Amino acid sequence: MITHSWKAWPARIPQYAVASGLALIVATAMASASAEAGQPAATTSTFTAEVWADNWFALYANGKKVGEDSVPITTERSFNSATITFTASYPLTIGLMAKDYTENASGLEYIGTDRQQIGDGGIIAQVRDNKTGKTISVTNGSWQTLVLSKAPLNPSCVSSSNPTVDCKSSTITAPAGWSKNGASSKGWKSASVYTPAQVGVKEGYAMITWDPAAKLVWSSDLELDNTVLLRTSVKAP
Ligand SMILES: [Ca+2]
Repeated sequence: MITHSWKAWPARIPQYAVASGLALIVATAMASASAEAGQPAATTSTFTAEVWADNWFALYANGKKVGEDSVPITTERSFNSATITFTASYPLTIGLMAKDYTENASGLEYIGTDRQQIGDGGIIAQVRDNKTGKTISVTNGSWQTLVLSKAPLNPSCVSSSNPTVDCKSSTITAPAGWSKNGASSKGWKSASVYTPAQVGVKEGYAMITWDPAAKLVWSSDLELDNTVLLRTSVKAP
C-alpha cells in the first residue's frame, strides 16, 4: 500500500532539480522566441499593376478586390490603360475580372446601327513588386481562365433586328473565393494568347512599356466570351 501523501512530494524535490527545471523553462522560452525571430519576415509588399483592357477590368489580390478600371464600361470606346498600386502578401494570387462591352444580354453592340456587331475582348497586365522593382507576373498562356458570360450562343443573330429576343446567352456567377490562394480550378482552362492585331489594341495600350513576356489574353473565344475571370499565383521571391 502506498502511504506517501501527494502533499509531501514537492517538499522532497531537491533544490538542483527546481533550478534545472527553471533553466529548462527559460531555455524553452528562449528557443521558441528565437525560432519566431528566425521566421522569414512577413512577405507583404506593395505592388503596381499596369493593365489595358478591351473594355473593362477589376483587379483582385488574394481574394480581395484591389482596384478597377476607372472608366465605366458603358463609356463609348472605353479603351484605356490603368495603373493600380496595392498591398498584398506572398504567395500572391492575382485575379482579373475582364469584361468586353455588350449593349445587353444579346452580346451585341451598336445595336440598330449599321455597325451592329458582336465585338471582342482582350486584356494584358504586368505586375511589379515595388520593394524589388522586379516584374513578378505578366499575363500569358500559363494563366487560368473561366468564362462567366457568353453571348450570343448563336452568332447568326448578329444581323437580327431584335437581338434581345433572337440572341441566346449563358451566364454563371463567379465562384466564391475564386481569386484566393488554392481556389478550385474546376472548370478553369488555360488562357489563350492573342496578338495586338487580333485584339485590335487601341488608345492607352501604347502608353505602357510592356514587358516583352506580357501577352494579350482572353478565353478561347475572343468574340463570344464577354465576361471572363483570369488568374495566376506567384510564390514568394
Ligand atoms: Ca470590346
